Amino acid sequence: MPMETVRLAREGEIAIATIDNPPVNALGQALRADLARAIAEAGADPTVSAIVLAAAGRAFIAGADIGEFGKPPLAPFLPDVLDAIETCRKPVVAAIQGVALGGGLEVALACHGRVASVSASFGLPEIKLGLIPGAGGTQRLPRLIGAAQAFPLMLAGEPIAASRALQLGLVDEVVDGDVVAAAVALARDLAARGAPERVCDRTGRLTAADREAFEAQALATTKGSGEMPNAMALIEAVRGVFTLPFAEALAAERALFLKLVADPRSAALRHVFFAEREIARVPGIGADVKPRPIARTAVIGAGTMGGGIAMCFANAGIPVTLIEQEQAQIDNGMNRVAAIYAMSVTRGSLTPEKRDERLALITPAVGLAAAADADIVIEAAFEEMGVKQQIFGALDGIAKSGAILASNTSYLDVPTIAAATKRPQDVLGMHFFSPANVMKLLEVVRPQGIADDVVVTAMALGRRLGKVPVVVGNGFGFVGNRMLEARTRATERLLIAGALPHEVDAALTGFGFKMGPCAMADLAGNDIGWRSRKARGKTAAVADAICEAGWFGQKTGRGYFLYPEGARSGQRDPEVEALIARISEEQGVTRRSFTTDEILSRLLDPMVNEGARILEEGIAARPGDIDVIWLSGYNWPAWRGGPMYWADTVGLRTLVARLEQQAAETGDATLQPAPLLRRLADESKGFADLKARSA
Ligand code: HSC
Repeated sequence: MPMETVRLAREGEIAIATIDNPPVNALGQALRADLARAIAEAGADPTVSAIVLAAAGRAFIAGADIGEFGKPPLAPFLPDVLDAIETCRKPVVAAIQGVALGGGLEVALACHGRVASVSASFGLPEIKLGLIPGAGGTQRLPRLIGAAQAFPLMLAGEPIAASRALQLGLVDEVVDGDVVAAAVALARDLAARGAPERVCDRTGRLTAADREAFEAQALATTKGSGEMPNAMALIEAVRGVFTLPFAEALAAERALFLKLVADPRSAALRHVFFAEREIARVPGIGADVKPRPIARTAVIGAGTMGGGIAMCFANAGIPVTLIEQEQAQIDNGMNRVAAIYAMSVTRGSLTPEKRDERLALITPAVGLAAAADADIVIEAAFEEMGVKQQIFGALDGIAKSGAILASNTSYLDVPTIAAATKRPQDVLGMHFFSPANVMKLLEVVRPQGIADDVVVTAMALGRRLGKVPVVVGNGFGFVGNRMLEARTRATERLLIAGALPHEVDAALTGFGFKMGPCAMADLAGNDIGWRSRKARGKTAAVADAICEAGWFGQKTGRGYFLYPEGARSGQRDPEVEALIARISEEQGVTRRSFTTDEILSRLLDPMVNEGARILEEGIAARPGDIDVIWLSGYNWPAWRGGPMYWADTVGLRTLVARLEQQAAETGDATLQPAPLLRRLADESKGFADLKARSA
């Protein structure tokens, strides 16, 4: 049978098996089978003295095929293929270019020698998928580099460069030139030396000192472990290096891996992995649409947002002109930016040289004329339509032809802003989140009629800035803030019905958020929502009363909670609790207590309902896009997969029933299940079944 994913060639007496399974040589069933066949064939060929395992494309091997997890396992299994490599009587040498990750690194570890190109990188990132290495990584890596070096690598899951891998003894050689030629030379050398040395037989690094150091790391990890069970499994697996014979330790590792693969938390993280990649595919825009070049940029408004956006450009090495109306304003803005960089230098996360480089990339300017040579202008002025229209009208006469004009609006209608120009096809929204230099999420607002290459440019630029850019449609609050508003309204309802701020927050932090809605409002400043409500003629009895008392949150020392002497975490405030009770009474509500589950349901179900409307209206293309938005912008716990994924795990029928009950209890029609939610529930489907729609 011809092999589809592995090519066998010869260089004299050396067989070269080249893996070719685009895009990243993931170890799916076909590749595992072809690899096993190639090793068996070359191993049995009397004219072959050694084998080089190479790979075509940008990766050596990116690991197991993540898409296969959760489905019935298909033979041959990776640990068995690796056993065949390790026990091959002829030396097998890995020629590693690009990434060797997860199962990919485990393949290399099963070989008898490893040669890497200078640009190669190595990692066991399974931990990020809620897993541990499952094909011998927890056993072979410690044997090669010591458990005390291997364990932190597996615990962090971050890749290391070839130079570091060489230092650790993970690879035998790093070459600048032809990695396959170097691997062939090493293979010849090993063949000449006789029976190959196997990593599984090495014990030299597993000293008493190594064990002691590993156990100290394990203890520290146990103390600081969060909600993921895989750190504990990793400790158990690695400990097997010292306590079990190799074969038994491998079996134990495999059993732990299989248990973790079946854990819903890993399934959620795998969903996130694919959703994060899917956002790059913008429905309706082909891969042939190329971004416009971006060399010079301008940001209008040097307030907190504008300054933060300018820092994003500077941090990415892109020159930016930061523009204000008056000298005093730009001086203030630049001072704020300099102060943030100074803080990073003090903390040790930035060198003074890097700070100077970054500051030099930000040119302060007064007046919009300074935006004339920018390829993209991002407006981050006051959130008021009149202000934005006036700026865009003026910019239209200043910005060069082909320049992209973006508004960092959080709520406003982008086409209305664009209408102030004669180039609406070049105007879009780029919604950064505060603090812009820290937060990963970027909503790229795509109004109808916008040029495709403008959207593609904004997405590419977002990635260059290190953001997670997600395309959203135009509509009040776009995706993230619109769903947040549903949760904010739910918080208000809960407080009036009988829950207290600390109970609401505890339910959400127990769910996995870092902060509850009350603490979050206190951090952001309660006056922000208050101002926005007033502008829209909306009210929220509790939130408004808190603001009327001047309790704007952390910055005033009190909000929903008390923050004595600048404390970062709040304490219960009897005055606020009394104020809430008074409002309940005024509204004729008999307060009652809520269980944690009830609070969660009342906070999260309305968000999912709003998410369903957002999907129906086409404001988000896919449920996964909404999930990524909530994960990267609003701290939704990754191991819960995002709100739409979570909804599927609850079951849409259950959600419909709960929302109907909430709507009946409160008389709030917005809580009636969205038609899409109802339809999916009626068809016994989940949001995941909608995926094909955007394909
Ligand atoms: C693992 O390996 C477990 C092992 O211990 C073995 C266990 C065996 C146990 C057996 C027990 C019986 N799978 O990111 P990109 C796709 S766990 C499937 O946009 P980049 C990706 O979806 C795995 N697909 O490119 C995308 O597809 P699309 C450990 C994978 O250049 C395309 O490739 N490994 C895939 O920015 C391009 O990806 C990891 O966690 C995979 N493993 O980055 C590594 N990897 O075009 C995960 C990628 O259709 N991967 N794809 O959207 C990465 O970190 C990055 O993708 C790369 C490339 C750095 C590889």
